[in-house]
Amino acid sequence: MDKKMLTIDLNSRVLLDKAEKDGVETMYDRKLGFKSQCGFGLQGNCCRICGMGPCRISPKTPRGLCGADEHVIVGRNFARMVAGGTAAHSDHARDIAHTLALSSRDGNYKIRDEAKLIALAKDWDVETEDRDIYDIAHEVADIALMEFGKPHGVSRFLKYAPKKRQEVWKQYAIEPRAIDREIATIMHSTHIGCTADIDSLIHLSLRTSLADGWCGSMMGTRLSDILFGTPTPRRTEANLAVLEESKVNILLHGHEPSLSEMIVLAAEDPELLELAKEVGADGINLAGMCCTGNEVTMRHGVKIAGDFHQQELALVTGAVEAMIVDVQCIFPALAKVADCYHTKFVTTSPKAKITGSTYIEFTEENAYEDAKKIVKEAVLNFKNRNKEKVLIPELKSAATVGFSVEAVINKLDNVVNSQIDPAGTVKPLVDCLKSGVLRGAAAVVGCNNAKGVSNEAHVTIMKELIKNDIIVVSTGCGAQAAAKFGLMDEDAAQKYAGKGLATVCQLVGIPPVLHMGSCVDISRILETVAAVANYLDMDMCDIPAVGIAPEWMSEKAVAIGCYVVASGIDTYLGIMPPVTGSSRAVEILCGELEEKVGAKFTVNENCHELAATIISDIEKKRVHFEKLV
Ligand code: NFS
Repeated sequence: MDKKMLTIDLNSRVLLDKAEKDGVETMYDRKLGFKSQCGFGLQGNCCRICGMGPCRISPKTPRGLCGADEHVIVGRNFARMVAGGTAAHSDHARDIAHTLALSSRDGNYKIRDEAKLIALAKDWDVETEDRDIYDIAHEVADIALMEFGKPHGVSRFLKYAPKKRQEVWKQYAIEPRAIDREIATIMHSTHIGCTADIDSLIHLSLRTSLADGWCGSMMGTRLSDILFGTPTPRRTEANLAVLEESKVNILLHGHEPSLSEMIVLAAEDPELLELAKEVGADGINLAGMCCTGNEVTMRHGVKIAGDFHQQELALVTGAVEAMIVDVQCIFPALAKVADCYHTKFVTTSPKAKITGSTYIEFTEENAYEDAKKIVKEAVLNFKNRNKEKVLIPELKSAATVGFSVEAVINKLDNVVNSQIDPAGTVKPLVDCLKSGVLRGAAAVVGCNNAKGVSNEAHVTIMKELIKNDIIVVSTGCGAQAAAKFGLMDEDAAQKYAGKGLATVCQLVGIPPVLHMGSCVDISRILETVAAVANYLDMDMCDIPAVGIAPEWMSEKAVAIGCYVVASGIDTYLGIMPPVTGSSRAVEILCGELEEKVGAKFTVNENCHELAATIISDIEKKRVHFEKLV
């Protein structure tokens, strides 16, 4: 098989040829190297939880040494994936909360959205009258940090959900308590000799996932907005052609904005710009990958270099002076690829040290100085670039990014008749959904998965949905796919959208696919659906809105899928999770959950069929919705 057929991104194909010429191995080579993947692992019925194992379940050996059957083994593995994902998102939020605790008027981290801080403080009964904004920030940070380990009560963020949804959580007993407690409970319950009941394991998974969606991730987004500003629409460009031959190219890859925000500042430091000149460069060019890329493009318009599957290929351009990473979704392979070029692969977090990288620790306490040191390394590396090894591919697309909930509402105000309706609500969106001009809304989110063809499912599904007047919002690497393929440009509405959606886009001044941020920012999507449901006095499961992860791959995505379903939003996956070993797990996840939480999973690895199912399900949901409104 030609490995270039494993991606639909033409820049990636050019660079795969170059990698071959340069003798560089990439994920695509490794994929072809794997003749087949382990069937037990694929189905989720290999148990490695205790030292008697691994126990692999098959019709001939239907139980592990302890007697655990396929349902128990699949359920435990699944629950641990949810715990891993929740831990990653929430630990990210914890770091942002610590950063908020360090914020000060003269320090590195300042308050950029005071109104959002005051609103949160009031929600949390923090005194705001006649107080210094930083005193308020520090008290809010302390309360946020307590959400991780508080001994009593449930997540403070649940109250942002519609009342009816809160009732469902209470009734089904999945209101999450402290974040760390939910994660620890799953790790304990899935230890050898604890929970041996698939219904209970999925129940625990849902509760833990809600500690991610309606606590950790929501906290990460809110506090990041407070510290770094709530995103507003801005223009940018996407794909590897954003690298510039004449400049020092620095790639920001990873997740947490506390590092990338400082790098953005440091890259404007006159001293470093002067140094760039001295080494013969025309300046410093920053570009982002994965969710750090999403964070900095949403707030600063920093160009998007690419997505999860392009991280190695970005280095293959030979034009990257430094790849700076913090945590999550970083291929260990980058160390080897960087070795084939002059690129410095800089790791910065004690949580994600990688053999073969250059480790320059980043600390929030010394943030700006650390960031400068890292950028300086990159600038000094420019002179080591081998011009003969440089190939920057040609394609890039323009995009508008930065659609926070506030930005969406602000845009909707463009069509509000101020004589009749108040500004600042979701009413115009509700009206479009009610009248059927928009048939529904879809969040197309998540990663790239080497089980499929990179970007194919994302782009196919998004195009099908917007053609059928379903507005799409996107986060994570899905958003980067949309941006790369021109779906986040305003003119995409006329090119690809159905008549209803195209008219709305033109009136409001938005593209048909809205960039809502990084994966923790899926909390923005939850808040948007909650706002629509609240406006209509409905539950979230009554709204014709769906979640889709066509190319998901990470544990974080499993946690997200669970909390989206638990929020009452039907969720569609383009890759089968490792649960097919248990018929009961599939029955619950893809069926019975609907009775309990009003939503379920649907999986289809054929993206055309998946798109068709989604469109028909949204139409079915409309019948229910239209009866209610
Ligand atoms: Ni989400 Fe971000 Fe991309 Fe997937 Fe990784 S970057 S948090 S996990 S691969 S979308």
